[in-house]
Amino acid sequence: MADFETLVLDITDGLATIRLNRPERLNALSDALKSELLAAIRQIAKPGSGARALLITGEGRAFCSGADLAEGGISADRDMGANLIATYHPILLELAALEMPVISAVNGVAAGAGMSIAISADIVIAARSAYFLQAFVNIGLVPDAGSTFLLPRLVGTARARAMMMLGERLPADKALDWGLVYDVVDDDKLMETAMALAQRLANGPTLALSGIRKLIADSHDNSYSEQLTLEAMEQRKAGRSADCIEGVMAFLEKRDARFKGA
Ligand code: LHQ
Repeated sequence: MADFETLVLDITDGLATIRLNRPERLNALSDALKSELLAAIRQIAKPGSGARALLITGEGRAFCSGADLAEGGISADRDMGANLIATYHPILLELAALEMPVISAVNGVAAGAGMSIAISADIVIAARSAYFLQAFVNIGLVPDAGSTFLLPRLVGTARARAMMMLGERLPADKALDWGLVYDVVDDDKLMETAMALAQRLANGPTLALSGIRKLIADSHDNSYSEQLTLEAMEQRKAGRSADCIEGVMAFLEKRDARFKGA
């Protein structure tokens, strides 16, 4: 496995774990971290990587504070749009294209593009002390890294707009109320809870889980009838999988299924 300096990647028992590892900068996305994050995602996506689920979290007291504001200097000449396209979009798109479930364990602040990464996961679990921050407006920027796509779909336009325009902290408990996260747990239980859930998904029927991911993502743009067709296509694939045969056999034999991810 490649060695990384700004994150830690582990793949064990089908579960890939990425820990963003610049705790002194609250895991701000430096150029090095962005390029290592992309490399890690590519490693996980490779056939034969052994990964069947991905858990993302942060080292230290933050999940991720977004773009590294100390890097690259400040000047009106900087083309932040080009920076987004070149370095952020591949990460977000390749993360979204992973054919396995993605879980984020939000251990502390998730701000700016860090919030985008957190909420792009299929299941978001947050520590009670964590919070979400659409930090962009506080520094005179518009939300990016997928925020304007993801957030209104998750919490509705009114709440998304207010979060984006006010740049206020959204505490984990309120994020749970709003449906932005799946669960909030005590800080000292976060990793145990998130790892157990992620491991359960890593042991699951990967083709079906990946199909669910695709179906939900595509449902935003599809008509009802297009979505019914897509369900039939995905079901054709899932229905022919060894995991489906195993799942039905296990049901009939009244035992737990042993899914292999194929
Ligand atoms: C940081 C950062 C940080 C560097 C904390 N950078 N050092 C992409 C690219 C292209 C175009 C533009 O858009 C984007 C996407 C984006 O993500 S834009 C949004 C960027 N992020 C922010 O604006 C958030 C900035 N950070 C904060 O507002 C605060 O640090 C939060 C609210 C996250 C946490 O506050 P505190 O808990 O009070 O911690 P702190 O502010 O004391 O931070 C601790 C250290 O981490 C501190 O360094 P120091 O040397 O004083 O200990 C901070 O400077 C550093 N740090 N975020 N994004």
